[in-house]
Amino acid sequence: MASRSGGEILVANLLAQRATHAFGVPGESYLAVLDALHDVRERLPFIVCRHEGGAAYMAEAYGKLTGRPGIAFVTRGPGASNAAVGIHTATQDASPMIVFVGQVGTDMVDREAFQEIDYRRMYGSVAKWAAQIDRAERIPEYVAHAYRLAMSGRPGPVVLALPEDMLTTRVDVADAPFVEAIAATPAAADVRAAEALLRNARRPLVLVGGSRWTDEARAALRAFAEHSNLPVACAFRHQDLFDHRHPNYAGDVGIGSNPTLLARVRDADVLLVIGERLGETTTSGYSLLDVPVPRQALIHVHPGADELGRVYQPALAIAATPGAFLAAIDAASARSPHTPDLAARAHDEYERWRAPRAVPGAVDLWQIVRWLDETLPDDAILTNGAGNYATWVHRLYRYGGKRRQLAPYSGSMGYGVPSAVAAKLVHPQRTVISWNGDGCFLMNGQELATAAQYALPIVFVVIDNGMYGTIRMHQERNYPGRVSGTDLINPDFAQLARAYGAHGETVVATTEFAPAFERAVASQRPSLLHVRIDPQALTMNARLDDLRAQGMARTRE
Ligand SMILES: Cc1ncc(C[n+]2csc(CCOP(=O)(O)OP(=O)(O)O)c2C)c(N)n1
Ligand SMILES: [Mg+2]
Repeated sequence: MASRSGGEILVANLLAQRATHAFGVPGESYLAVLDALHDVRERLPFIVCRHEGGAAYMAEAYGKLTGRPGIAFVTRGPGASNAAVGIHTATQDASPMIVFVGQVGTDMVDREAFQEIDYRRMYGSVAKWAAQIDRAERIPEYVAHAYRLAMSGRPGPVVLALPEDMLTTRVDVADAPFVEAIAATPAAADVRAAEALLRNARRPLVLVGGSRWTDEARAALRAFAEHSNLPVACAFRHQDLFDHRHPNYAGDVGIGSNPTLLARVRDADVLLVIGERLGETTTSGYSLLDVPVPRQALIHVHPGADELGRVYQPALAIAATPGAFLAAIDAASARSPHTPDLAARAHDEYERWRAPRAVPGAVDLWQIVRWLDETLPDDAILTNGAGNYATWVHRLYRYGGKRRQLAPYSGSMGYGVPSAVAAKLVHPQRTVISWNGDGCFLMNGQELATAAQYALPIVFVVIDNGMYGTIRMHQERNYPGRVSGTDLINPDFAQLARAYGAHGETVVATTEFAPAFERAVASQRPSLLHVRIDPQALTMNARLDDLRAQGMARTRE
């Protein structure tokens, strides 16, 4: 075998793992990798980004969408620091990702050479694994291990540092084989026990979330719901696991959720939780279930054994992937003792929660999102970041079936733009809509340039209320009338989009949205709709002035 450089070996091993895209910002620290990528640019394109935060978010979104690690390349200290937001998101969202970071040569390591950081310490507590490849002949071993680790158990990000001299060293070594996630299957006795608990339940509820879901697992969930007649709720920002149009769909359990559904979780006698780790957002700040022993008989199914019993001691702890568990329990269940009424009531409550209400101002997001829901294709991908503007799609848009949701469980702003870029690259034929707040958009809006560079016809929507509205909402509740650090003076977003070479339009009335959206799609270019809403429409339930009045009343008490 002819000897190869570390850079060439690394790229060959990414191809052996069937990587299809690498996202990054270049640095002189890993020129040897960029050079090796030149030879395979058709098979493994390097998507050049404008900020490592954008690149890392793209890799995270790729992992969320495909179940295989998204790959990001960033340079030493500054690049690694900029990438942090995507690494943290991959951890909280349990998304498989591998971030390769340039590192100073082994000849000058530990002198605090130019941009040097020890990434093992920097990312030791955030990433699932942070390591450094010191010898080129060990690249295949590290890459294969990183892939398996990123995907297995509870998935997460791996950070691998690449000393510059290691990447140029030439050695003879064979590539590692293609690896898959470790399967985790339930014990037959546990499945029977779960089945018995559900059979004897009076108020059962299924709650799904987390990662490691496949199309087959989603189909198995649907079949199980139909055979068992159980209502199914989706956890915060994992709404695409179950079709919202299905008569068993009960709604989402997260922030701004239907109070009747939260009561349903609280009052359940048996709660079957599949894949979701039961984090703060899904449990209304750890209030829906008692810590450490819930009143509900909790059947907790999670692919990562470490997550079972972490906060809640379950009646049954089952370390299994969602698909393996669902296949097993569906096969084990005989006829359901439950009638469809239970699920039908839950679905009815969900439908009522979506029913339109009056909204202040000329732009009615209720109507706009319901129109999008009716109009978008069945396989559309909708992305968003964090902010009150996201509650509109969470509550009104019907995810599931083939529709996908890319949204940060970590509650991190700036996700909507880069995740949409990754989605359109992975699925060029599918409609991709990026839903952003004015604050959120400008956190990674520079990746509009990436969408333009790769001619990706994504529709970016910016919901502009002239503020960091979510924080303003908390201010009005807790410190009414004392606006501090939340007002925004914004650019003309439509003009900004046009400067990037995108199609840009401004929407100031409800009726303008649909034709503007259709022109945006027809442009076949990246496009941006700047939707200016009334600042009074601060939440879906209350006007800004009402929140302030309530805050005043509460703080007077
Ligand atoms: C990276 C990051 N920084 C800060 C926050 C805190 N935060 C949560 S929502 C929010 C405001 C979002 O503003 P915008 O996108 O305009 O949405 P709006 O709430 O106004 O609808 C802020 C600052 C966060 N979640 N993530
Ligand atoms: Mg805003």
